[in-house]
Amino acid sequence: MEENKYKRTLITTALPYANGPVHIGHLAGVYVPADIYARYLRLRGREVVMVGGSDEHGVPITIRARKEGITPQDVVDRYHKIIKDSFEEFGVSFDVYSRTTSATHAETASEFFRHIYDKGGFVEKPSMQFYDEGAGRFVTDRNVTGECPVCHAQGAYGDQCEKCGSSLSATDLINPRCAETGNVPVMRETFHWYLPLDRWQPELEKWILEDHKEWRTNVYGQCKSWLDLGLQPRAVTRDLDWGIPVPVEGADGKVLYVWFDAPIGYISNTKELLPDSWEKWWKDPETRIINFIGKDNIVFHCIIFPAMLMAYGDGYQLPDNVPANEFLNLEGDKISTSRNWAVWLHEYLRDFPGKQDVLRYVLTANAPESKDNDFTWADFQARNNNELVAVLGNFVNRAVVLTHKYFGGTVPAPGELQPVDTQMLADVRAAVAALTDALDTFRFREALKQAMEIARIGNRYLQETEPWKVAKTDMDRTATILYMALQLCANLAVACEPFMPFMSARLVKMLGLGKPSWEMLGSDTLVAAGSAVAQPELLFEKIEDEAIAAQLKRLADTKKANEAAAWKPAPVQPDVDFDTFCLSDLRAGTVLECERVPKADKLLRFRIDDGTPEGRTIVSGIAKSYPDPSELVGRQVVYIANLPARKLRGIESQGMILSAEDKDGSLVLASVSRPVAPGAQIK
Ligand code: B3M
Ligand code: ZN
Repeated sequence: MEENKYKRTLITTALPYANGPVHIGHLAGVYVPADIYARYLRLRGREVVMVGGSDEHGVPITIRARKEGITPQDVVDRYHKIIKDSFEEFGVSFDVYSRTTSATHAETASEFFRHIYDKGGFVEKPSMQFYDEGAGRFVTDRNVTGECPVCHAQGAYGDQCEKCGSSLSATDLINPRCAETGNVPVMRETFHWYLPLDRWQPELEKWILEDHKEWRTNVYGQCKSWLDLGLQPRAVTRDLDWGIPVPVEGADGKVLYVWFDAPIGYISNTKELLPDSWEKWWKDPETRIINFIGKDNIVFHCIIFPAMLMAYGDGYQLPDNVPANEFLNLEGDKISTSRNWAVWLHEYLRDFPGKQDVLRYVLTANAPESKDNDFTWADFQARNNNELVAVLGNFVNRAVVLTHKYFGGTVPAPGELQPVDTQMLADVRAAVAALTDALDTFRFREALKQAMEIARIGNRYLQETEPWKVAKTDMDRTATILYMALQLCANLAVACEPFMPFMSARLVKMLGLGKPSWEMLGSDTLVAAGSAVAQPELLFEKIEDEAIAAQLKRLADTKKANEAAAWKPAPVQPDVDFDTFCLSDLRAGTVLECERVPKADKLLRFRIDDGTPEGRTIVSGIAKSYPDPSELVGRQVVYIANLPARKLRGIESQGMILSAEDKDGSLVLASVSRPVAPGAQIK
């Protein structure tokens, strides 16, 4: 907020785990807002550095490696590249994007721990933990699997059951096993170093609750409730073989907890970028640090990492703001990597090549800034077609096309301005002021709305001034109108740069505008009279229904596959005694005829050879599973022969044909394993 008292801004973005690609939730929650802010400050000529990188430690990475039979390093190498490429393709303008397996990071994190250790900033405490005697090592909760004590699913993790979502302790599991070796774990004493957050409680309380009342309410509120509960010491080491070794004698087999090393990654990455001047970005009080994160990372950035920085001392600065976002859902359901319920960035680009700005636009217009929000493909299409195409693209296109039509593509010289022109300029300046204020206070949805307002002002202006009519009688006035419209296009190119950098670059080129800067906004002398405007090209194109239908189908298929994967057999019915069961007369018969029942989309009418001259008719509700009933003729089916006849759609049904209900709800006819005489009894 009071950014003017600062000389420079360091923007950090949460380090995504390198155990999967990135999806729209990542982009919406962290990287697009951070990028908007970084681009905005650069346009203002501020000194800015934006750092990012992959988080390459942590247990989930080791689990993925084990599942695929590769090393954790292989896993992170693969995903680091995919993630880095996606960010680049979406124009996320990192000054550095590195990784926590880099040598610089290992050295920095290790030194960070050792420095606090030497100052007596940790406490060492014993604890009990599962141990794999066969493998000779401790196993983390995540690496123990067994039966969930809540829903009794097999294969629940020691920290959480993925079937029912219960959070667990490994000791809660029924029949626990070490995931890697299958051994039965035993309890053994270990010890860890803890960061005593309680020691920093008074400082944290003052820093957050008193000095940062301007933070978003969700961030401030979460911090307050943690502080109100009273902070506890947190373990910052783990018994694990994937991570940064604890740099203390006698700590063999221990590594830094991933949440201890990851935020230090912000420092290591700055060091990698600026080996000689990184310190001023971290230790100079004139540097303003902003952490962009998702809401699940608030406590780590607002309480634990600041406590680490305080414990280290040596002038490290705390963040000035932590604009955390809530979550983005997808078509009403939580985005989930394991359930493949996501729009992956690399897949989006395959399906919508060149449309990076459309996604950036939709994710910002819908950003989950103050509450969880929903991404839907219908909204994506509507915003593209009704806003980007119909408002922004349409305005620019009209201004450029008319300039070519009446002035051969040369910016005409303006005459005297009329009230409608000065009013338009005043409106643009008001939108720019609101836009700037929204950006300064991290309200990016509102900011985008104000940038789009400039295009709306442009459309209204052309509607009111009607240059296509004026051109019939007054070319001087037409010149002024189109000159002003082109200035408005130039304003749009600058105002939209943080949000839609690809579109902005094309527009800058089309108008022959110089390097954009925020100071240009509100000016009516950005494109010079006499300069050339390039041939009009469409900035956005309509997205057709088929493209949206294809995305919805992919999601529907995912949902089906997930349901099938979660399928369990129905519970067994209460006992029935043998004599009662024997009362049902089950038989095999041959299908003579089979056809759909008119106006009943579920029903098929069967004629069955049941060994009697008259045969029998049975109506069965399996039409959806057998779209071509004629294929059933000649097949043998199993039916109940002694049910009382009943009428279905006017047809008398004499019995019931048996079928099994499969995982996906489809019905599959029961049959006999080789042909039998029609009417043969099943016993
Ligand atoms: N990798 C968690 C996450 O992706 C974690 C962030 C680290 S930021 C220092 O949600
Ligand atoms: Zn469970």
